[in-house]
Amino acid sequence: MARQAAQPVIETKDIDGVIRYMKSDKCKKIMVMAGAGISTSAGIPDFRTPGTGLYDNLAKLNLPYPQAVFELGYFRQNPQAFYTLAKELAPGRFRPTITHAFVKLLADKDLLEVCYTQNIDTLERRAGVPPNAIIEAHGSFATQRCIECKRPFPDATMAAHLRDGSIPRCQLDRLPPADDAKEHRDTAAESSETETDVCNGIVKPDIVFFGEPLPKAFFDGFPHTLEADLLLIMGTSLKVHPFADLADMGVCPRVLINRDPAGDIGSNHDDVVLLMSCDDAVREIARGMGWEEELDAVWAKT
Ligand code: CNA
Repeated sequence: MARQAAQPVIETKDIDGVIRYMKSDKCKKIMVMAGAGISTSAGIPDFRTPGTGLYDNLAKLNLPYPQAVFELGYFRQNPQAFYTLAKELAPGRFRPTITHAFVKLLADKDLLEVCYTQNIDTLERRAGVPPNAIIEAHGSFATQRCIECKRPFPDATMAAHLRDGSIPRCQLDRLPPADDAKEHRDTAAESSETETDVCNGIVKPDIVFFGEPLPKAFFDGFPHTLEADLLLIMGTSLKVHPFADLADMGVCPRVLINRDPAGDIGSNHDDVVLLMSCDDAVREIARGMGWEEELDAVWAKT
């Protein structure tokens, strides 16, 4: 969407300018776009940070290329690679960061329009951000289903598999195959049919793999982009689309808080780029807003 070159509403392109804008009566609704960088201080690696990012550390999985671990075709043939990684990433082992607590505080202050997240770690939920204000654009580990019959799989059994890195398989009765699916069944499936009456399909968390459609909630949330008075983009390289496109849909000032530059943020007259750690930035913003104690109190409860 074309932006009009008007007087920037964030008058200085620094953190003080952001604080002043947030204190003003122009800033009543804040939309957050979050990525893996808001969870790295919890101990969860991101994808692309050189050295520590997952893509640099997948060698042990013998992948043809790093992204394969999140591709459905590869998963069908080699689910162990994903489950080896999932053991490291699965929820339950990690505590929300102060940045997650900041998002919860925005909700407490009635300032949070919505939090769109690419993260699958469910730390926004764990921090207490209201569920109706979270859009998990790439799904999450919160639910899971069989990739063949699409029926849900029990949470407790899944949690056990995620803990030990083993592959969960659907234990429900085998469904009669749809006529058009009959032709496509592979030999392995046909031979196992004679041995078992259970579906035995591989179970996958409801996280969005490359090439899979995004959840309906992602698209339903588009009107939020026009409601927001401020877009806070935190901890993302903005390299994954269509998520990254959200940053171009609104008309409000955009603030990037990230260690590295991302997307085209900085190119609009009303953009602010803060190249720093998310946790340091939100603490500084909270201090400037007079919220620091509340922020620590929210974080302490997570
Ligand atoms: P990415 O491409 O790895 O980018 C992360 C960005 O965060 C980079 O630009 C880093 O510079 C920056 N960064 C890292 N740590 C910090 C920090 N402490 N403070 C400020 N900036 C920091 O990750 P994206 O989220 O952009 O990519 C989207 C993928 C990553 C989504 O599909 C996710 O599902 C996927 N992912 C999610 C998780 C998670 O759920 N925690 C972890 C790893 C990957």
